[in-house]
Amino acid sequence: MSKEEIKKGNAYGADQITVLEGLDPVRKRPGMYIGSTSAAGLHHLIWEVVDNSIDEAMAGYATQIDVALLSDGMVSVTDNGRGIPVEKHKVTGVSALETVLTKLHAGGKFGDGGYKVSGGLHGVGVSVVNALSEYLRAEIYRDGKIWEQEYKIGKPQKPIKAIGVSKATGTKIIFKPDATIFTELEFNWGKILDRLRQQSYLTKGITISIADERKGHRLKKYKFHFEGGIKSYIKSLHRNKTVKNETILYIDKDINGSKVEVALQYNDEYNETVMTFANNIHNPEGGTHLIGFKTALTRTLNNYGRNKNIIKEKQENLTGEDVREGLTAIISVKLPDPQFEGQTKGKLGNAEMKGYVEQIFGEAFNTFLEEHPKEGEAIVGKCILSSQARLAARSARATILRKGALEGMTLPGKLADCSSRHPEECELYIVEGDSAGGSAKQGRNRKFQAILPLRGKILNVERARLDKMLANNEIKNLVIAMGTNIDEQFDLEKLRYHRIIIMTDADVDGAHIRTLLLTLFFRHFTQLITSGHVYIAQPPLYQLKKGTTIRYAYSDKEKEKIILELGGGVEEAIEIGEENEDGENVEIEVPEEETKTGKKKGQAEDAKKVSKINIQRYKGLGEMNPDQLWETTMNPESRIVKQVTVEDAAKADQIFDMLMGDNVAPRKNFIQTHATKVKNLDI
Ligand code: 0RA
Repeated sequence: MSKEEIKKGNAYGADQITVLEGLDPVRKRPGMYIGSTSAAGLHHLIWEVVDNSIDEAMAGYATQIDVALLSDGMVSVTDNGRGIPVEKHKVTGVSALETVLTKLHAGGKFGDGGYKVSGGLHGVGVSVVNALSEYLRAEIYRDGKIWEQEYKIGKPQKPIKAIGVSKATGTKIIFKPDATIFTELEFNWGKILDRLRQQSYLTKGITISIADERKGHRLKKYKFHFEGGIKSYIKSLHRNKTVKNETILYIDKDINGSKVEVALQYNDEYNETVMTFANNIHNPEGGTHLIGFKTALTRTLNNYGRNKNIIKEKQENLTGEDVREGLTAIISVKLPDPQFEGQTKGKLGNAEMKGYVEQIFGEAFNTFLEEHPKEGEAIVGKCILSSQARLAARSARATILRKGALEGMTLPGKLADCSSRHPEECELYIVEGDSAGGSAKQGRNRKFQAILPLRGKILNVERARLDKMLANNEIKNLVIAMGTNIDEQFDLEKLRYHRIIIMTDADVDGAHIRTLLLTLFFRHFTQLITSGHVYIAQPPLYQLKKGTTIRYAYSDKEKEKIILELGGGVEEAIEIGEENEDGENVEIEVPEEETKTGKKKGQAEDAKKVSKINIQRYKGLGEMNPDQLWETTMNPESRIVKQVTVEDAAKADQIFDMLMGDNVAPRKNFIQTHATKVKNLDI
């Protein structure tokens, strides 16, 4: 059947029937449509509804989306777009709204063409949300009226009707997930914030607000608006880093009906953070857009370095690895017909995207380097250093691996040893970074606690390659400090500390270093783990301060609990624009009245007075002073340490992947299987 026939709605074929299938299959096999019926599937409902509104924004009609978790387990999503059409649908004979809400695959891909995020590509249609909701209400502002229709488990309760007049336009969907379908009904505020923040970055200029109005939760209101789009995203990723090029490269260009957007900046560290998106969907496995980007990046920097004689004639070309150290980049493409491939459908397959990104980004980057010669030199200079470090590590490895290389070595100078010589009472803290190492040295009990600071960045140079890790000075120090030697020469009897405690920052870099260490222990010091000698320190995530009271929270849940105990009120945060500082240090206003025990009668003005809970999110161990570090993380009386099992260590790589934030695999899997073949179903 041709698109025209579908548009006219005058042809009835097999395709049409599949296109307008009812919702029974969704309730029979929900997992097929939303990945799972656990927490991930539950949240999928919100993503689905919000994605539809984002489509409307991307099409240029909506500017604002408001999401609220309501007190009765409902969620509401409102946009100020055109409103879902309410007139009668030619094929189904009921309103377009009812068609969208009751027929599979009928949502999204109607209206004008172009690259729409959802419509069977990203999402599964709002009808799936309807099918899996014990209650859903649609409120449409359109044609000067307010229209309303209610549903239960996908079934309309009455025909659509006008319930008032309004000049506004837009769509409001309120739904309550069906408790008989979902095994988990509690929405995770942090997860929703993260997702909507990311969507805001990817949709330049949109305003998304989110409110938590649930019972038993503190009222929270967040607002996201990033004029700079992914450029603002880079800025926020780099807010605690030293950057190499002050000006962020940013390009946003259309090409043959597709769109390529790239933002890039280097920091002075060694990690590579390159995130790719197609139609706002994260592609953890990269794909053609990533290949095009990498090709252009390496070639452009080599050309520029040669032309400007920064890379000397006799020097080798920079490799891909060299040019990606310290790189943070976001590549976001929009295209009409995305194909996703790979094990988890996390990889973009459209071949044309390689050329598009290579061309557009390559040109833009070249112009950028020419126009910002100081930045250009700084970037190429850094890449040359990376290249030299790579060559040096290669020769160091040859030396270290020679038999006996670790023997007869004196204890490393960086080790602050403990005074006790009884291994069973001794602890070795492996600490990320010299500054946290300094705090740990001052805060520790020097009788039984030894501190070995590790320079994380040096570890990162080596990445996860074990052969290289062993050539690494920091690792060598660690092995010598532990005293056990390695592999065939390993001797547990010689272990100098019975507790080896890994203490890293609670961020991605920290997780990376922890992973590298766990991998090292797992491969070369397995016995250390099986005999229970390896631990992970758990520093608190937050400090909460009210007046002179200081409390620490080790999880978000605990944070919420403490705030309630301290009499916390509304949490409000606005993250706006490029100058967005830090959405995480939030001051909460607490009406003084609530917290005072004394009598407050007749003190009306005083009721307005507020005292504040200052919430500090610890981004790194270095933010704690020695006393705090001792009290929260090192004092055996009050600290939390997690003993590492072999399973933990074996899973280290996966844990790292998880921390990089992607558990949407099942969803993507679904999308590939169920993407509708019909691209232009018109209603
Ligand atoms: C198709 C056509 C038109 C609006 C929409 C879809 C629409 C869908 C959603 C879902 C959530 N919010 C939405 N907003 C709009 C309108 C076509 C026209 O007015 O000409």
